[in-house]
Amino acid sequence: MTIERAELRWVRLELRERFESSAGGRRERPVLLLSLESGDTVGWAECVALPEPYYSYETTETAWHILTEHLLPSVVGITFSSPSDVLRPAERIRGHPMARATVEMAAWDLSARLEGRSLADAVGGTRRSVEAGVSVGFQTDDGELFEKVGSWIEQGYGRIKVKIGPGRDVEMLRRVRSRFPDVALAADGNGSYSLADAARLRELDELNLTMLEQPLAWDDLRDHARLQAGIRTPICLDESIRSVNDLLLALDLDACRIVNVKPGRVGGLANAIAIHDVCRERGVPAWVGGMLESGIGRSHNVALASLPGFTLPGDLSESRRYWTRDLVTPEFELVDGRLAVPDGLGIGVAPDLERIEALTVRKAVIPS
Ligand code: OSB
Ligand code: MG
Repeated sequence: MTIERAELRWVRLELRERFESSAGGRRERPVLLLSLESGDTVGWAECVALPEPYYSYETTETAWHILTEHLLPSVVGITFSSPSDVLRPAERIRGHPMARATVEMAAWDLSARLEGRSLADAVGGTRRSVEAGVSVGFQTDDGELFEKVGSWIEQGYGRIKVKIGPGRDVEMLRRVRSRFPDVALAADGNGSYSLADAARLRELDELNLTMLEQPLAWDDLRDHARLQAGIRTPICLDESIRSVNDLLLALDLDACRIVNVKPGRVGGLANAIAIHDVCRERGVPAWVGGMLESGIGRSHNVALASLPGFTLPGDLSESRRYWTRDLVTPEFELVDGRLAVPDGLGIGVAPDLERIEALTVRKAVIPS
């Protein structure tokens, strides 16, 4: 497969409602869309970097820069035998996993299409549908929170994850738990606590949470291990796991007992699959996280989530939980608490080119 041409677009999207967490708040959710062409075949992917460097150091702007100035010029014009080789010419570029993942994931879609199969099949997926969970941002009051959680449970989501942070945690979750005693409930701190909060976080043990996601800093495995030693609630790491090596270290330290896998955060699908494989071998529950993706990023996440080691519901919600209208057809829809894994060619959903064009505010073509 030869990548002959690349198009990168900055697409302005707006969420249906503001989404707020300890990693920042937003209504605007610009995404970068990449298409890679080989003959008449086009592979698509979405860059999940956010506008501000609060979840990770990457931003929409840094990803634009790295993609247009470094990554794309080094891979366009080159012939590859497999999508896991596509980043080889870019090996000397350090970091920037979300920018790298964009290229790698578009190459996966392209390669699956050229091979005449679905992306889910290409990554080794074994399920036809995946369990959906939902992630709930901070709400203005309990009434609003209860209403949303109640409606999502009714819609069939199999796990509700509530964003928490210092001052908006134990009491709030206690109220959610007493209102919804049986729901699979998780909490995500997005790195907003320190080990000094251990006593407070230990109070969560009484609430029977499925997991406590990334309570401590993104670069602090040692303190996560200390925290885990003192609480019963399983810690799930998100921001801290950027590679297989991070995972192996985290498991050796017992810094987490569950893993959130996001292909953007770990530099692409090949690394995400490798992390999945280690989790599966070691019996560590894993699930596919989300970054408020459009249908293009979601299609990659859903394909990934069809692997057998993803044993917990992902942050994979239907299109209308995020968007008034998605960028793909058909949109992702919840059926019996699950999203169908597209079985058409590649990502299996069609980018809505007209709508994408209308929302594009910046475009780069390589070679120009
Ligand atoms: O920490 O998992 C997170 C969204 C943006 C950045 C980080 C996170 C999130 C979410 C939303 O929790 C997950 C989704 O896409 O539904
Ligand atoms: Mg998280």
